[in-house]
Amino acid sequence: MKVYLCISSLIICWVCLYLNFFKYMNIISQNRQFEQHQNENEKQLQIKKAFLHTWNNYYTYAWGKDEINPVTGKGRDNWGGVAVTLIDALDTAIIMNLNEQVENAISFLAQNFTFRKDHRMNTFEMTIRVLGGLLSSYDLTNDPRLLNMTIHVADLLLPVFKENDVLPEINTKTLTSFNGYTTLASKGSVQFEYFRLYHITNDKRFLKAANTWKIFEKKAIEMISLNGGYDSIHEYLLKIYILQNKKDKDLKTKYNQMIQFAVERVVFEQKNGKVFMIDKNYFMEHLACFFPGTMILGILSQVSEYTKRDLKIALQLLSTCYDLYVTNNKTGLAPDSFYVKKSNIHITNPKFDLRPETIESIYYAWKLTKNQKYRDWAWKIFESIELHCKSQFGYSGLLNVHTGEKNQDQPSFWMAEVLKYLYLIFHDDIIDLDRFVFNTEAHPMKILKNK
Ligand code: DMJ
Repeated sequence: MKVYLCISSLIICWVCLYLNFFKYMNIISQNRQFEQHQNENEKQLQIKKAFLHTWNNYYTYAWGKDEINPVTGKGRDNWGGVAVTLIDALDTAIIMNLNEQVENAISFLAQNFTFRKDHRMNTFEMTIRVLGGLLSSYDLTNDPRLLNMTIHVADLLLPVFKENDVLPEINTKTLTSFNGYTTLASKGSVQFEYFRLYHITNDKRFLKAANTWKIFEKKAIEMISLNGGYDSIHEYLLKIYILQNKKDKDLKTKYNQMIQFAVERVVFEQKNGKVFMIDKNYFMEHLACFFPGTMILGILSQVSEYTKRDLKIALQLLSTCYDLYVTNNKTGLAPDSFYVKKSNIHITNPKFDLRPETIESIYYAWKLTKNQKYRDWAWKIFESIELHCKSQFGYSGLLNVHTGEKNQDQPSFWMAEVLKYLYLIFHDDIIDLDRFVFNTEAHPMKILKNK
């Protein structure tokens, strides 16, 4: 009798779990906050297949870990053990309509996961990847479990926001924040998520954190470089303006000032007509290739005051970024950094880290121009990645774009950014740029509505 009771209660539990799973899956598809898309074409399916190859291996071998080694299949907690790969990738899975994977991931996180880790977390990375990933997934689904987690992480990070500063690290268990050297981009690119969270919750503590943006606004206009360390602070001058539904008119002027400075100080035309984005040492990183996309978003959202000039420069810069992929190396993938001398580029770092910036800019160029060339460029880059980076347990970066030798890293922005932008390039209307704006880690968030 006892055994019988035990077996029947197990069956009942299992059925309940099963029904709950489907209940949530239905909720996810019914509450979808973005356009439904039908029949995917061959290219979209191939991009999705790359996503599933990555996701499924991570699920099987490293579920809940920060990253998976794409060559050995071993999981590692190199970001403090917050499942950064999973959270960063979640909204891409949502956009791809992978409802089963999405429900699995959300219930796993909601039931088993804690962000209160005894580890010094990087404020910037935790914000753009983890807080941004959860918040965007909430904005796309309206799933309350995601909002709970988002608020929890946002709360944990609050001690880094000081009256006149943003501190670069925090121990999310002891809630002690730490000072130390960090970049301008790191301090000035952590407010976007707090603005959005304030719109949702009306919690003044989040607004206070978001308002630390004011300390950095002036620096966001000045133009020293578009490379890492400076990049996203410039991007956010525009995106914070858009996110707030263009309430702060001053930001429009400031954005145009920033573009003007970029054109005068950083954009540099070679004798052969090629245009680069270099710092005072003629040095440029792949990271700078986000900038053509930002300029084009400035046009798309009617913030740019010199559309003709901005479009011309943006497309020239994008063409330089694309050329880095297709010229001078056998893999068709771009090196991470170089300097320019007498119209030639001299590579200083030949690695390819599966970075998203060029694909991101191609996404905006496609959106604005609908010129097939940009889809062709995106596809060519995707094919090169398939050919040279696909590994047994995911996708690896390259140690050298000339030799094609792989490294053992698969950064979380591979699923969060590269595959998302690629998918959206081939799927026109899923994310409406009048309703959403992407954070610097490619997480779309809802633009504040008019009252
Ligand atoms: C991403 O984490 C973000 O795009 C960030 O803004 C800068 N760089 C990496 C990808 O290269």
